[in-house]
Amino acid sequence: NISDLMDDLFEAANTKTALFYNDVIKGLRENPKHLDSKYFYDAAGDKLFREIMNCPEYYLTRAELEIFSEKTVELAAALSRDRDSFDLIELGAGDATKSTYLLKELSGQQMDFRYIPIDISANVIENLNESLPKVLPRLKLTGLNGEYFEMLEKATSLSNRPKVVLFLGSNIGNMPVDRVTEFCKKLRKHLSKGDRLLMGMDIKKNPKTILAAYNDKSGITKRFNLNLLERINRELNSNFIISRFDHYATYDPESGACKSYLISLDNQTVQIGEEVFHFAENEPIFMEISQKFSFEQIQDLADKSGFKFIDQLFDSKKWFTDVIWSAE
Ligand code: AVI
Repeated sequence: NISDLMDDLFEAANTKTALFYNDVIKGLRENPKHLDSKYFYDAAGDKLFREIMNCPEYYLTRAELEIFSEKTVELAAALSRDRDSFDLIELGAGDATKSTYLLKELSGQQMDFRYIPIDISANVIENLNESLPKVLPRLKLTGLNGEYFEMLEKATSLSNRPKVVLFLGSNIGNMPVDRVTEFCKKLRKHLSKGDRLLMGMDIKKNPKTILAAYNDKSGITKRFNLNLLERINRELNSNFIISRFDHYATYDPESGACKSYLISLDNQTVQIGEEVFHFAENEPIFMEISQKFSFEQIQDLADKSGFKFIDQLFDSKKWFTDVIWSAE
């Protein structure tokens, strides 16, 4: 009944808020202070990220879109080689703009496949359930809303067909470096030998090009980072004064780590719930890593996590790559 349903909804929302609160408190108690970039994406953050993707300096989305729109036939061939049916699972599908090129190509070739987009946002899955049948009325579609690995387990149990997993957008770059291998190993464990992974990765390039992408002139990336403080104010009963923090991005061309920080502009105290935090003048809060990869790093990652290289595609500038691996 309705009241049980409401209780469940409130409980789910409360648990979510409690997890968010715990992560924020834990991160700000540490030295150096940090926040988790997965919390960037509330409704306001989603909107700002869409604006980032349209920034002239933010080349990543355009580069990968170029691969999907111009090299669709090659992509489809590499994924479907030696098989006549499979399930196509996408981690963090978003609005599936890029993957729709692939879906159209595979459908046009009469390939027998099911598309299984996974996303943490229920909204995203609802939108896909509505929009995709309009462009591809015969597409077999099962949208799954939830955490990557929980949903991946569900997705892989749907059929015995071979799997192809898409993980686009250099989302892998937002994981702490020491967890990237662990993540790929875990992914491998959820797959069977011969299953394929198509992963978008941002490549090391001119450091100025990279830094500009995370420090756009119009200040959208700055607002994107500051939005997390606003979100904490909105959801966790806190009193950050947003104008007292500034965005600072760095890129280390040796390691390929692009990092962003919020810098406290003066000595200040912030209350979050019952907790009080002190920020010294010029103290950084580490917000996000966006790792850039060398070809050696990519190959090393495949080797360490149990995948074999099959193919890789590039945009015309060779700034971004989609690698295709096969589970060993
Ligand atoms: C989602 N992710 C791949 C973006 C990136 O490039 O690391 C997030 C982002 N952060 C600042 N600008 C974009």
